[in-house]
Amino acid sequence: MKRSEPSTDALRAKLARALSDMYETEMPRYREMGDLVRLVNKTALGADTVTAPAELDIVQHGAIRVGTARELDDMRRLFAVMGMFPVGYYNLAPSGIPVHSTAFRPIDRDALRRNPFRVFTSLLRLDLIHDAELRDAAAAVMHRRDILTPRCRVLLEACERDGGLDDAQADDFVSQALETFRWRGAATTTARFYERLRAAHPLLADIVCFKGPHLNHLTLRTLDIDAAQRAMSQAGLDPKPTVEGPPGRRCPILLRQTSFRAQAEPVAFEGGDGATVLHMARFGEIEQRGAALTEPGRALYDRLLSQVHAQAPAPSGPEAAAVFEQTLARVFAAFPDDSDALRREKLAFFEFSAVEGARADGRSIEELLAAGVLKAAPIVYDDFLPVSAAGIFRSNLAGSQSGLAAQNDDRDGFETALGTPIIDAQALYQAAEEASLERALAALGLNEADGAHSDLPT
Ligand code: OOG
Ligand code: NI
Repeated sequence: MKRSEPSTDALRAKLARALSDMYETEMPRYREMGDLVRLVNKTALGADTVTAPAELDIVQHGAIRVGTARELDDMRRLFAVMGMFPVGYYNLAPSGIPVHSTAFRPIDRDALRRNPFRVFTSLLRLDLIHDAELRDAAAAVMHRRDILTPRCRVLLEACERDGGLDDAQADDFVSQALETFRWRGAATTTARFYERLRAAHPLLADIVCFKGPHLNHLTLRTLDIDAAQRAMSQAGLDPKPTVEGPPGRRCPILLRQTSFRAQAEPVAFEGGDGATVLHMARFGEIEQRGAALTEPGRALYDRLLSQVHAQAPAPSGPEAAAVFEQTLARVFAAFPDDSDALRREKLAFFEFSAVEGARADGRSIEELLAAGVLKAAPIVYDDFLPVSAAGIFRSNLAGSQSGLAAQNDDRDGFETALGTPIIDAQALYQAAEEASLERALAALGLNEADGAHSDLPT
């Protein structure tokens, strides 16, 4: 142990704050969105609340896109310093986006509670691009760059060797990491090459033509995403037409998110040409999270969502948005919206706790819940949704897009690039539920030998 060693949680909080400050400076619109969301949250909390809880102001997630296996491995090492590990595999190819992704995030419940900051990280799939010559040229450009500063590499090695960073190293590390995620209005290629990539797929240009994986958005938490969406519209912030994810419900599930559309930003090119090119990739996002769903719950969600998409086209303007939202609400009426039903039908994960001092006295779990001595609260979903992610990607990419060479996933290829297996999100929720129930039952004086597990809710 070093003399003064910040925890991985403290380091993560430090980077999240630094990124948020940097992004606010880089993008005044993001700051403006933050001001709106804080107002909406204040209203949602009730008029008599003077200040929103500090945790509402914590940036929830960010997103980056990398181009090569080596770059993904670099990101794995960098995020590990802050207690963030790759959870979940998302294949975006079926939605016409040539990437696959994971989210680097804390995995234990306490760490999530202290600071949930996650980074949605996408790896380019050059194999999905038709033009072989363009593929090789793109690979060659990325091969020449290093997305970490030399000092960052030294600190990563020190951290891996010594099992942590001391206070001074931690400050240094955060400022070096900022260099990786900073926006630079200068491309490392000619405008002509940029245009060729953009014509093949706009994401390709964003991933290949810059020095590194600039942050493409940060996401704030809102307590009322529908109100926030309206407020963004009224303020002229140009939000995407609909909120991604499930409709608003009494018992929120999974994740609802929306974003203001990417800003058109000038870029300088090698050789000084392309003065008129405007790059569109960076935006701001808000989210509202609900319960994590079990496998059957998720299957029901996916089934209902595809019904919605079959019945209502993806909206491009306000009229179609209204039709889409009505369809969403109508179809999702089939998803139980009652906490007890979600638990009894094993659709969502719950965290159990016992009322202090209470005893089981031979009662079953259902009886204990009914008597209120055992409590069940939904476990919040900490991950992402591929269809929603595709919707966010799509609304923030300018330009025409041709079809991809394939839609298949390539989890093995992703894990090989990553250098470690991806952690299964469902297993984390399941384990959290089981551990909480075991603790609660033990506190009530029950253990497995008493047969209390015969009516286990999962
Ligand atoms: C990532 C878009 C997906 C989310 O919250 O689902 C995403 C990107 O645009 O790189 O951030
Ligand atoms: Ni996002």
